[in-house]
Amino acid sequence: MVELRFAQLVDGTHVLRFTNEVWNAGDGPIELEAPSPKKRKKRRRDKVLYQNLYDAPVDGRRSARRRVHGRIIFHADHGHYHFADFAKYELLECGAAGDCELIGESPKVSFCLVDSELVEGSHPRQYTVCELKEPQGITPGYSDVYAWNLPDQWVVLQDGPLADGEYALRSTADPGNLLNEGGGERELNNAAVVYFTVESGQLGNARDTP
Ligand SMILES: [Ca+2]
Ligand SMILES: [Ca+2]
Ligand SMILES: [Zn+2]
Repeated sequence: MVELRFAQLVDGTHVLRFTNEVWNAGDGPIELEAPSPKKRKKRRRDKVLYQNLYDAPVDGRRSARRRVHGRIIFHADHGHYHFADFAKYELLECGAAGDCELIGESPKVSFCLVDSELVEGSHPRQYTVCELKEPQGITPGYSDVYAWNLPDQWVVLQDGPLADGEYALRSTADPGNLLNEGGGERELNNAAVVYFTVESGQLGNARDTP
């Protein structure tokens, strides 16, 4: 999570923009599929969503399919389909003692799951499209990157520009634990924090420690 910058939306709202990256550091792909509804007319437009589990990182056999109580939505500004509720961003103000207090947060953030960047290993890229026809996902070793300049990649600064001080930005993937990551510790290691300073209204160096 990097590339912090202040910006103002066209309606004048002050926001903090940043790039967010979600890395699959596990053993299996995370995959979501929204099979096309049958031909008959559906009254509801909500898509039934499944998570597919495989027995290998690449080209494995599907070992399970579970219903996900989340949604696939069309993101008009991005022009493709997103898994809703994939991330959450929180802005905290930190005191001298290193104690931080929540001062702002994003609504739940939707994402298209794709293999954006290879972080580790050498698996082939499996997920590249954000359409309904094919599953979305992240292959082990890949990260899904949402750049700072995309719509909704921000936290709104409710009270306008941030006062000088110490702050922290926390990003959490799968905040509602809708996705099965293998249980235990794997479900709990989804948050990353970046600390930064504001001095004379300017953003200081972003860093991993307070
Ligand atoms: Ca989870
Ligand atoms: Ca995890
Ligand atoms: Zn998108």
